[in-house]
Amino acid sequence: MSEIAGLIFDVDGTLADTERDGHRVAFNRAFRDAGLDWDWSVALYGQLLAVTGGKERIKYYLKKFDDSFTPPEDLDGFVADLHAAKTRHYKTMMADGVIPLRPGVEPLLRETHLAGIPMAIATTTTMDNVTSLLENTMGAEAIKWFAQIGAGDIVPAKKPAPDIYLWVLDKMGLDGKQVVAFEDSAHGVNAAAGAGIDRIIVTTNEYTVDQDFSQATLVLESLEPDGRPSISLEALKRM
Ligand code: XBP
Ligand code: MG
Repeated sequence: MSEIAGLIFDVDGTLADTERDGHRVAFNRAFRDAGLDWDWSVALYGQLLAVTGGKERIKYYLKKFDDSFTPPEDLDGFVADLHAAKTRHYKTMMADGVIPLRPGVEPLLRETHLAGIPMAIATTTTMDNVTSLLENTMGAEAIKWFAQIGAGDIVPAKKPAPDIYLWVLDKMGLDGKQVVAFEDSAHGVNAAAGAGIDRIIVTTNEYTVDQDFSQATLVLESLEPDGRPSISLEALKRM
């Protein structure tokens, strides 16, 4: 096993439980603003998570769940506008402190930063959303703790494609065998594994708990169940 030379974190579902009470609610607010009567319930949103990326998810919804809607000729423009409105709502919610980091996340990030081990982010969501989550939970400085942030449309193919992990690894100058990835979903695990990462830690959430994590090294309910860390940085280094 190579020595750990970096940690790569997914954001949605991993750093924070952003899907049900963050992204979903922001989507619904954007729909309402646009005069659409779409309402993504908690259960429907679970099905929509089959597709990563907000713009891609809206198109998937139209294709699979709402064939009564006649989309405008410029579908991409329509979806991009809706998605931009959704991002504005999401950022407002983050500024209001609606979503905290998951238990154990901040202590691990802080300890890794202090230990001088490079950290990076590999996410499907936008850079705007990553920044607002980190700033509003850990303060403006925290974004600088990450050597690289791979986010949103920076790669054309989103998770479960490995592209975002390959992009981040390339920028870090590291090989998949030198890092540990943190994920919450099967799509994320498949993306990391596809990029050659063989040490993958999953923290599940209500949407992902029953997914197939056979490619993961460790599957945890949380980094800090019962208020105590389930894995230390020292243990990570020995993984
Ligand atoms: C997260 C996502 C994102 C968010 C919405 O996947 O799928 O699409 O739901 O973000 P992962 P945007 O955690 O695997 O990166 O609307 O900003 O695209
Ligand atoms: Mg995720």
